[in-house]
Amino acid sequence: MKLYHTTQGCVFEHQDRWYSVNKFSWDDLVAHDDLEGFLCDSVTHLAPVERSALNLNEILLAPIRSQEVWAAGVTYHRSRNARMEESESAGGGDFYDRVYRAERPELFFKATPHRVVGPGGKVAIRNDAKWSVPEPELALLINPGRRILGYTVANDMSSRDIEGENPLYLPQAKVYNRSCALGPCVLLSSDPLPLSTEIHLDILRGGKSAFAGRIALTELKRDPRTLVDYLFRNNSFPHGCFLLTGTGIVPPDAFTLAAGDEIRIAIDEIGTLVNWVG
Ligand code: DO4
Ligand code: MG
Repeated sequence: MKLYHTTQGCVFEHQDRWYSVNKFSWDDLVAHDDLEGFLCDSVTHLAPVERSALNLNEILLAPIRSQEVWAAGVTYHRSRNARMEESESAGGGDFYDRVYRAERPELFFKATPHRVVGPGGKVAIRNDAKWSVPEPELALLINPGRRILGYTVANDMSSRDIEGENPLYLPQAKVYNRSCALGPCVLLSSDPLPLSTEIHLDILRGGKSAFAGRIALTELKRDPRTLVDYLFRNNSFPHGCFLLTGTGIVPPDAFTLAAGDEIRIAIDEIGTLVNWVG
């Protein structure tokens, strides 16, 4: 089952049929303990909507309203290596190796809803950054009771030169206007995604491929459930939250994003999140 946040309210797709649930806000739905079960049951008294009547490309919003966005870092070997290299001259390299091996994960605050863009929106590169990349990540949607309700696609935009200069600059490298993209929908499921699930990144410049990469969840070192447990330690989320699970795809060092680039991030079963840099 896939849940969409649109300008016309919340819409879900179940067994090839589409339903509108606009009497509930996005926040009402995220508060549910068993959202998938609730929506499944509601199908008996909802009339399906014609797919052709929903112009999804025009009406899709980011699947967020009042949720905070957090992120895990250095959860893939590729991210550990890239970060050790970029911060070597600043003496920061060892920290990334230590956090990759440690029991406690790296978790950081990523975005408030107003910094998040949805499908088709423009993500930003900082004016004071010289080396910017998208980070394609699987994101978890978690309810206030710390249950994983489902999964979406995320882009954790990052300024690698700022983070590499000093790891203490991480919040500036990561948190700025339009630094995060989410969408196109939330795949509602209380089951973990299969480890064979792949994340794909394609960056197009002038319509041509500028970089492409992929990674499977088998390479994710941390169990999503454990990441959630750490995030909720002495922390509450009255409207639930998103947790990005880290990147395993890092473009070569010579690559930096430019205005006009198209970023396509696809995760099997969920869909493709498309954004432009601007
Ligand atoms: O340690 C810095 C951030 C790491 C990160 O965002 C990632 O690994 O995805
Ligand atoms: Mg990241």
